[in-house]
Amino acid sequence: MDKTQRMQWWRHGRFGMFIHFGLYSPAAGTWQGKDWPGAGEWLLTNAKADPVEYRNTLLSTFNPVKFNAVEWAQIAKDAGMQYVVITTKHHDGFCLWQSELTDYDVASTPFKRDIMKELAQAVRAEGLHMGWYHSIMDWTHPDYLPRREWDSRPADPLSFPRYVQYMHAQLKELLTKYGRIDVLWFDGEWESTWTHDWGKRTDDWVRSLQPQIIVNNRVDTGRAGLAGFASHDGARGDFGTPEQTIPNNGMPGQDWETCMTMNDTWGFKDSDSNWKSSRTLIRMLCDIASKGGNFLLNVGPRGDGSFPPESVQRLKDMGAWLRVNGKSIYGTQASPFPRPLPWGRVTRAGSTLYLHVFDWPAQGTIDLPGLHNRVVSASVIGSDSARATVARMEGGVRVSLAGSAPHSDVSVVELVLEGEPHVEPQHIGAGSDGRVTCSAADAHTTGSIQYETRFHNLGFWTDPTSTATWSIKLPTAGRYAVSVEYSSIPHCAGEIQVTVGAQKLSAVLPARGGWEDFATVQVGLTDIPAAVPVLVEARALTKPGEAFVNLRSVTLAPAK
Ligand code: FHN
Repeated sequence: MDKTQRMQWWRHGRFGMFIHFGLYSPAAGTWQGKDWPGAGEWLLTNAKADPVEYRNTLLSTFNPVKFNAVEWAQIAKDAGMQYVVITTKHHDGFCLWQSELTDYDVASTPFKRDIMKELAQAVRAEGLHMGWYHSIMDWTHPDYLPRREWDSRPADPLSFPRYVQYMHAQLKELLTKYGRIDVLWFDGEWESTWTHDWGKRTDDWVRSLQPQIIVNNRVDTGRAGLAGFASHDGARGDFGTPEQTIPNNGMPGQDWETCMTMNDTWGFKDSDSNWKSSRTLIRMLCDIASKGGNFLLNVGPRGDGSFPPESVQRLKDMGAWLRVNGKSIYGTQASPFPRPLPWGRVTRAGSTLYLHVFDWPAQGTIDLPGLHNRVVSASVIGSDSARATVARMEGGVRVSLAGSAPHSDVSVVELVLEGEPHVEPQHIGAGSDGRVTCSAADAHTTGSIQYETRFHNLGFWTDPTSTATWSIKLPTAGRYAVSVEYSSIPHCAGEIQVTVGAQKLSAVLPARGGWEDFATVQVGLTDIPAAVPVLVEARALTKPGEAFVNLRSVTLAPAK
């Protein structure tokens, strides 16, 4: 089945539930009486537990008597989620299904029931799609390498192929015993033993078992860290997997899905009460959809099999919002505007734009810079009283909003345009002092680069192919001095390359005292023509995976 057909439901669905559930759930972050820092599902490693002791201790007590697959599936459905992805096996190696390949599985616990079987049936009964998360990394299996450094068990250096054989056999169980599975969400692919070749063979294997299946890019070695996008040609996987982060501009032409926790941990932890608000989660959903991505939002069930009430409430709030505004999310495409707008986000469906207004404007107007189309109609979704009227303004469209916001977190205005959206790119001009400031917030970024609000800078320059670009246009030609404002950490210097039009400039940026310690360095002189757009591009010449710079701005000042 070709990718377009396979991905159709996924691209339309936009919103799914991630579930991290396993032996770590009843442990809730504690081991031998101590609450260990770090994510709940990483307990074995956080506590540097002996894998065999971990297994024997927790296996004998796992009994989630409140587990109710129908209830889990209904909560996902009511939240407006279109698919569910659950951990069949996380890094600790425990199998949440009845596996013929090991006794380190749910059949060996007091609970015994096949959680995967019950959940798959319930999810499909609600009309949702079912996905399996499966960890390549396995801290317990005797053939997995590398061992944890505190794991004293002997290791056969030739065992890894045997481990892959075991993993493939388990994937066959998971893809032949439980009916149609729509997503295989691999993880734990970052250790040295997992290679592009193993990734290709595993990708081919799972697709041979269920040809319609969608597989993420963590089956292979192409994920560029938490940024989640392919970092080498030929990398397998149907979609990129940014984790705990939302790409600055999405990734045009690539399918991608941000996975995110509601607090800070994937697996349940008693001590983690850092819950994101429902408003934050609804706005994240709008932000992600406006960039053409999917949102896989995590629930970490408690050890008894119930969802934390904090998760349930947030999902109820998201479902209530989606019941009114869902058409602005499901089946939409990315915003036609090159960058997020100050008042909110935009999604698109053909000739219709959905304006996700985060803060209903006090002055009653929001601007759509560069929009050339005539607006055929404007309305406020979910309100009989609020009104939206439009008027042309210099270089765009101004929307006037009257009446109160229909939703305190995000209100949606629907604009029907004449024809396909046509947005004129915006160019940065010179200020009254003649200087042109290309700021982090105005950058169009690719790859690993992320905008960081703390210091209003661009961070995560961990991939030398990632770029930040700006388009500038000046009324008069002239010579300009180009400088960068950046921060760095001690002993961490590096070279930055700034291209202005066709001219490449570069400079070594000396190490600084910390990410909050900003300085300005001149990188060279350049001549700018008048009245034509000129592209400014910044690139950090870093080694993949290393970061030596946070960039706050590129400035062009008239040369004296
Ligand atoms: O190590 C895992 C982590 O426990 C969690 O499962 C996340 C979810 O995407 N993935 C890995 C970290 O990247």
